Amino acid sequence: MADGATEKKLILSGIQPTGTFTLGNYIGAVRNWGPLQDQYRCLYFIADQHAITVKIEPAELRKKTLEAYAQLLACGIDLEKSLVFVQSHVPTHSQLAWVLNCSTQFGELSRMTQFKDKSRKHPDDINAGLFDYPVLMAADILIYNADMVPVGVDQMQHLELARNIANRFNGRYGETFKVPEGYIPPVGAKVMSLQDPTKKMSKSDTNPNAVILILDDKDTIIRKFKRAVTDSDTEIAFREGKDGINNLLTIYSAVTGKSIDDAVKEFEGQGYGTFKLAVGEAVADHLAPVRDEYARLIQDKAYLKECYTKCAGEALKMSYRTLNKVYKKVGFVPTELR
Ligand code: ATP
Ligand code: LTN
Repeated sequence: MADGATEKKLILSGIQPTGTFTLGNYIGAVRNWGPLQDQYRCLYFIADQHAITVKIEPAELRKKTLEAYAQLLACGIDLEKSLVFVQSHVPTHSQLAWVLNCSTQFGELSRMTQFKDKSRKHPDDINAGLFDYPVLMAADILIYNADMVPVGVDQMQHLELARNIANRFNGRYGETFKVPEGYIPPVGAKVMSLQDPTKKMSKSDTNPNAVILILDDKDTIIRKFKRAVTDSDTEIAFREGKDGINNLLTIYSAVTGKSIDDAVKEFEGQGYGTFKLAVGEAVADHLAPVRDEYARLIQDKAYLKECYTKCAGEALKMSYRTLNKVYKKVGFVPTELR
């Protein structure tokens, strides 16, 4: 880590290894993480403990965790500047989560929309971990006293809860945690499904045509965009009621850096078919270097292991400072074991 890094503000974010990252994960979250590295001290991790709140085969979780790790690096995260680790390698997160559970109300967890959505999706497995998920997320953030948390819009409710827990704990035990801020990207904070543009694009969507994966090849990307659901109108404009076109314009703007207004002008008078093809090509070209870098990294398991081991060691050291402070504040008898 660079000299003077200790004075830099701290950024932290996580992503679940529930599948190959989608264009939504990429535009709404991960691609913004790289550029933050020069200005901030950054910690990024694979949230494997969050991933087991829904059923996942052990072998699949192991594979996807490694793949997610390589994808983060392929998306421009530089280990010279940031720590990238696996959540379960740093046990202090879940140790803090237990303490924070006791400063969290049942009522506030019941109001979390992600809990309600996932309970509806998996009615046969509404487990306590799914309910408690936001408290572990609060612990992930508060254990490092993160200043800022870059996430997509869908995670803002969880972040707000983390802020409430921090304030409540500070009020009860005295100043302990920094109260974190969110960081939402200006464009693409919520990329929608290509098949139902009223729903967010999600890794765990069962319809492959709804989702662009960052490792999809060019032909696949173009085919999926060609099939994207739009409307029965013919005008390429950004306005209410045109969810499909709005989403395509947002994506186009996010990958080309052009404003939505400029994009609308560029396609004025053209048909939806031409527009969809142009969006597909722009996305495929934008993602090509990520795909190439991933293909290189995933071959080198020994390198990946060396990276996640070293980073987890550093993260553990940092996190113990907060955990020890918290244990002392709540009245646990000190031990030499930590
Ligand atoms: P799952 O389908 O397993 O719930 P997910 O695709 O929603 O996964 P997460 O791992 O929960 O992805 O999210 C990782 C990051 O990507 C978070 O910061 C989240 O806000 C962001 N994100 C997820 N989906 C989108 C989306 N469609 N648009 C913008 N950002 C998104
Ligand atoms: N809940 C997040 C992943 C996540 C996270 C975090 C993000 C787990 N812990 C801490 C930011 C900070 C998600 O599903 N996207």
